[in-house]
Amino acid sequence: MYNKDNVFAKILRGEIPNKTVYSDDNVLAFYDVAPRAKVHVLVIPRGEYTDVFDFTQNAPVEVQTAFWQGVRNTVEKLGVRNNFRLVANTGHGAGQSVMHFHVHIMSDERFVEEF
Ligand code: DGP
Repeated sequence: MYNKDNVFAKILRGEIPNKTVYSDDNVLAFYDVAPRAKVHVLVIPRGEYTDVFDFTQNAPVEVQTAFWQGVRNTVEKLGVRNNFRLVANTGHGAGQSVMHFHVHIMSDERFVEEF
């Protein structure tokens, strides 16, 4: 069950500041407050979904498509197209601390290779 008091909901409402990397009608991407890589950015949908399965089961397909396009736009803006990890911690056992679906983009080098 989604709780509107979670910290990412507050960020989306503008109640907590963030360092935005990318933003559009469907997603917000911002730097993680406690980075664990040289580049550590979170991407969240603007809709209310608790985790990856809530999102993939309940978000309209066009919302899901727009989310992944937002992830791609963020990766390209960061310049890490060929060197990043994408992580979705799911459940408290895996360390999911914010129950608003999010993916972590983590990269230790900025390296873009044309191919
Ligand atoms: P997870 O453990 O997967 O739920 O990741 C949640 C991440 O959110 C964690 O790496 C720290 C980050 N975080 C928590 N509160 C804030 C905040 O207020 N601002 C920002 N930018 N990041 C936050």
